[in-house]
Amino acid sequence: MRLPHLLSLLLISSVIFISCKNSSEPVLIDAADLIPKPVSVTSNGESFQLTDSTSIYILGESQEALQAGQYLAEKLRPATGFKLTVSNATETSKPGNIYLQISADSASGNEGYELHVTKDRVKLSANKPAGLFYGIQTIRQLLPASIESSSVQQSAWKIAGADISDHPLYPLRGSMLDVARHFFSVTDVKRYIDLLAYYKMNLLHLHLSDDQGWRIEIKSWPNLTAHGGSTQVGGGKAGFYTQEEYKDLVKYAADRFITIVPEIDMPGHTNAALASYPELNCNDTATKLYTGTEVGFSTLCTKKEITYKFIDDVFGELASLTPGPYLHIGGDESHATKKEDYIPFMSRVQDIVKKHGKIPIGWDEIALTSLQPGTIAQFWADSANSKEAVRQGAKIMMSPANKTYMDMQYDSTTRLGLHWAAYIEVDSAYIWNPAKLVNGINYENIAGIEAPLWSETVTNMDDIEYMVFPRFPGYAEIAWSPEKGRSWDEYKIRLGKHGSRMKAMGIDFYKSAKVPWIE
Ligand code: NGO
Repeated sequence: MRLPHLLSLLLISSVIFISCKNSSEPVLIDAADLIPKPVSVTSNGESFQLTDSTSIYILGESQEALQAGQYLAEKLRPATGFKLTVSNATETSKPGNIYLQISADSASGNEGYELHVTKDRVKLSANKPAGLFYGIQTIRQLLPASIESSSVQQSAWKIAGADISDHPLYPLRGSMLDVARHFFSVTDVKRYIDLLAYYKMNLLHLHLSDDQGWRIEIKSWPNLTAHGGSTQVGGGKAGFYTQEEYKDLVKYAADRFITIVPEIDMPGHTNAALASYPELNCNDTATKLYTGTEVGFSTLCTKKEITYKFIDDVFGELASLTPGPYLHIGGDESHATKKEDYIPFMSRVQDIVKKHGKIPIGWDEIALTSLQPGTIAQFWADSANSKEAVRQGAKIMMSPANKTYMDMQYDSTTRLGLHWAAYIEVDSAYIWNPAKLVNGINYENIAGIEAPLWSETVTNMDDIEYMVFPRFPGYAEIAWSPEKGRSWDEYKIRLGKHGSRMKAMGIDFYKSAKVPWIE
């Protein structure tokens, strides 16, 4: 072929390509592309179009369904610019609308939902309000990625027609945020909560105290925050949450069906408290504030009665601020506490938590002590400890460091993070099964899955997002979706398509070369 011919052919084909790309015909989001993947999806080939005359109707008299409807409208209004009024209705005959309903359906349990999308209507029903909330997250993901934009976008706003039936695999699904090594503002934590909610997570564990800082106001021990909350890793001014701010966070999370689990780590990881009150030290001398990143050097004085008064006061105040059932008692890396002191100490701490009507959760070392019925052990490093917890009848929260620690670097070039447990690339974070990881810890022994973000190297929201995404959608899928048929090769395609969605949400994520990103 002569060169001019070849050039004109190339020119014509690129024009065709560009015009296809610019075509106003929207690409429908395949319901099979959702993350986490639903239990069952049957496409029907139709599509529903959201327009300026679409309304959200609540079937039945449910205040909670009305709230869910308002939440959905708030999520869809900014990008569409549509009014999306929310009101009650008695039947679904009017086409072009979205219907939400709470209806007794034990098959979907406490968190499941049924979603039916046809060209005439979207109908979402659930047994419980949480199910409606998760169904709404699915609706968001079925719309074009630009639905997550905070300003009006031009799009046909079509939803692919499908019948979706969905419920989670594990009851507890969440993340831990370390606000002690570096402090994060209420605004940042609220954004974190919104991101958890988007992936159908229901638990936020806040690591509220450590050697470097105490982050929750305790009215009976005010110096904990006045002095102990004043700094962070690397020095400089940090901060703490007042009780009003904490309550506001608890409410913000609860409105999104997320339970906050507050952690006060002990007897180690306590330098901020030891620096604030001399009487908590065996030698009655306050330590200096600490801004480094070593672990395992501090301990509460387990032999003094004042220590237990302190713990009782702290957990008493925390229990009254926390409607959720759990208080986390830490218990990890207490290398400065003798084993013979650690065992009775952790046992007494469990009693204190129980006295305040809460369920204790502790890092896997707590299995060294005798576990109270109901206590949950959090597997992070030691499988022998975790097996011992199972032997005692405890359930396990699965947070294996070499799979779920989001402070681990992706590879040796990651600008933030640690790598003591592993480098965790996006594929490695996804390729594991909580119920098959440790011999003897089976599905029925597992309370849930939690991905922790420790913050020694993480200083702001941008850093948080970079370490959390894109690993987090994978943890959400492991926690929510059926294990059968799971494969990285299939998932990475979905994750690649999901990139534009994270971008529209303003998430600064790590563009792993393992994923075929579609911009
Ligand atoms: C460990 C340690 C934390 C560190 C983290 C860093 C646990 C349970 N205790 O995990 O204090 O911040 O590793 O990856």
